[in-house]
Parts: sequence; C-alpha cells; structure tokens
Amino acid sequence: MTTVITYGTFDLLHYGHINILRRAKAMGDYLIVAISTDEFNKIKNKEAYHSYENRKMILEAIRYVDEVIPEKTWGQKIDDVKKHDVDIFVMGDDWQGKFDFLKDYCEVVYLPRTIGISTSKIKDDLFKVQNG
Ligand code: C2G
Repeated sequence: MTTVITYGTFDLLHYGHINILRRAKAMGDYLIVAISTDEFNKIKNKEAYHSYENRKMILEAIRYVDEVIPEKTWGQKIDDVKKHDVDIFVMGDDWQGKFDFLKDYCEVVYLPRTIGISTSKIKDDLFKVQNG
C-alpha cells in the first residue's frame, strides 16, 4: 500500500484544494491530510473561518481523503512520515524546496498550484461585493 501525506489549513474549501487532494490520492492508495489546528494557524499567522473540528469534518467527507490528522507544529513532519509509514509527501509548489529535508524519509513531490483561486481571494472578493 502506497501512503501519501499532505498538509494545510484547507479553510473555505475550494477547487484548488480539491485539485491537489485528487492528484495526491492518485499517487497512491491511502491519503492522509494533516490539517493545521487553530493554535498552529496562529503560528502561521493565518486565521481560518472554520474551526479545526469543522475543517476536519469537511475534509473527511472528501472521497480522496482517507484520514485526517492534526498539524500542530512545523516540526512534526518527520515523525508523521515515520509513524504513518508514508511513501510520498505532497505539497503545492508554493512550498517548492521547503520540505526537501523529508527526502531522507520519503518521496517529496511539489505539484503546480491551481491558478486563480485561494482562500484569501475568496475573502477579498466577498469583501468587495459587500462594500462595492
Ligand atoms: N493549493 C493549491 N492551489 C491553490 C491553493 C492551495 O494547490 N490555488 C494547495 C497548497 O499549495 C497546499 C494545499 O493546497 O499544498 C493547502 O493550502 P493551504 O490550506 O493554504 O495550506 P498552507 O497554509 O499552505 O499550509 O506545513 C504546511 C502548511 O500547513 C501548509
């Protein structure tokens, strides 16, 4: 069994998230998604609209996702890879190179981001609609 893992906040779920989850799952048999806790988002200077529990529930409903675990720190990835016997680590290429240290433990793949969508774009566009 080929296990794939990816990490993120996955707030205000959109087709860019779905594109990477679909491609990540297609690389193996079992996809684990580590989603950032609300506390870790503070460290990432991100404020999610949906709580960790609700983002977890939403991701667990996606056909490509087999398991959701919490991402609490920047430093947990090597332990995660070992603990879950991960074969492939996948991230969008906005992270290109940032996680190459994992190459000692598993395959590292950066996939092209989906152009034209992001959680912050959704928030900005909605703000414009509300405020003319
Ligand atoms: N993504 C994408 N295309 C977009 C938007 C996001 O491919 N248009 C990808 C990102 O590259 C990332 C994943 O979707 O791989 C989740 O994106 P975010 O929720 O924004 O995650 P991020 O804040 O980058 O957190 O330890 C890693 C961090 O937790 C990653």
